[in-house]
Amino acid sequence: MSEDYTPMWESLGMDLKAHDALLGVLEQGYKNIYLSQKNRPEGMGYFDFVMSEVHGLRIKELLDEKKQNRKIIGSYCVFVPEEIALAGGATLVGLCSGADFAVEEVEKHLPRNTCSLIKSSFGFKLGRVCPYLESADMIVGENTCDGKKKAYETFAGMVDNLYVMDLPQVKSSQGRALLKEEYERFKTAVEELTGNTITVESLKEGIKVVNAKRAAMHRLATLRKADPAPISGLDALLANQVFFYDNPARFTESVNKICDELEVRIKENQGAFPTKTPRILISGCPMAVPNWKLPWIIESSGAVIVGEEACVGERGTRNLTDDSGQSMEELMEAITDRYFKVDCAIFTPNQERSDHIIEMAKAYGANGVIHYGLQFCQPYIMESIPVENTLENLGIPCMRIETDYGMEDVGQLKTRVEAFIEQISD
Ligand code: BJ8
Repeated sequence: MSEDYTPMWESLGMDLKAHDALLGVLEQGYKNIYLSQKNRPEGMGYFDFVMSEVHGLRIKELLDEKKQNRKIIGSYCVFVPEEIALAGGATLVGLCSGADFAVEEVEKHLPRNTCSLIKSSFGFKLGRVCPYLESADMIVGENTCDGKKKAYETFAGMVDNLYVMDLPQVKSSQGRALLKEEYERFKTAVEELTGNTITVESLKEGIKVVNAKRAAMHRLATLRKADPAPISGLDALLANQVFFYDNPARFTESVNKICDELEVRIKENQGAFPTKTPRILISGCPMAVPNWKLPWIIESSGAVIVGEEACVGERGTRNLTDDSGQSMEELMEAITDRYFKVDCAIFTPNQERSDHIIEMAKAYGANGVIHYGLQFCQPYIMESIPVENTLENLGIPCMRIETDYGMEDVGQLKTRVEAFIEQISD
């Protein structure tokens, strides 16, 4: 890190010792998994820098924004519209956590059979190790899966600024009406938090900024269709993860820069891995920083990941918002339309998700799909069986993996992944 941020972390009420331990693990993990990769695009240097400053410079920037009276909103789900936060003059940051922390303490509040993602968000709060969480003026929870929905009831007792957004579970006209109503309610909450009125102009601008960031990710995704793949799945995942933390305009510029570089690589037939390396599509639960376990296993076993059907990935960035509306009503309708297409497994039925996995597998030339389910995540694990059946019926090999954030199963997972890669290489 470029400077000593201890006083800043102290001012946020963080547990410095525990935080040091967490940063130590993060740094080491990053070095082993990321910096050891070969043939990385030069543009990844920006993301290496972002990661080295993830609890430093970026937090300082957020605190500087707060000094200028800008509010910070933390979110756990891609259903929380960043467009509305930006339009209200607030900054939205992702809070999803990808590492176990303070597990014993967490299990005093949550049943042991809760998914790692929810446990991790509690651990980061109870351990006081997440500067994003501690900087947030508003924390948005959402009624998605049962685990999150019930966990927020307890979480409300741990933070004093939790706002809970209701979400539909069915893609019906009533479901859409509920989503629209909730986005209107969120818009009012943002206005109350910031003291700013959201106007047609500010909302259009918010949409423009977020669309540009998503368009850059689409560009990156499209380039990954090439063989040899110009960028590793690990690096592309990192870009998808940083999407949730970084300053949006700077992020967009950095991703576009990498894309320029990848276009040259493709022309020169250069790749992160050799031509004909078996190609894998990952599908399932989101992978938040520093959850790199499965991608690392896959790419250190002789395959390359060419796409992520996940919220930290294409499910989250897939669609743009129509910004042609001229009134607040039209723009709010367009935002509702955009988010109503997100095919999270909390929806029933959810045929769109299987369709999208098939579409992605074909578009990215995947030789197989690995379905990633976090242990105890009912929605995705339940859906993984019909997904596997559908894919296998179409001749697309699929392997279902259930795991958590622990490292105990690495050996066993590696054996299974290697066997799968061998199967799809035939
Ligand atoms: S839109 S995927 S970000 S809810 S892994 S907590 S589902 S038990 S994260 Fe998600 Fe929004 Fe959906 Fe996306 Fe529950 Fe499963 Fe845990 Fe999960």
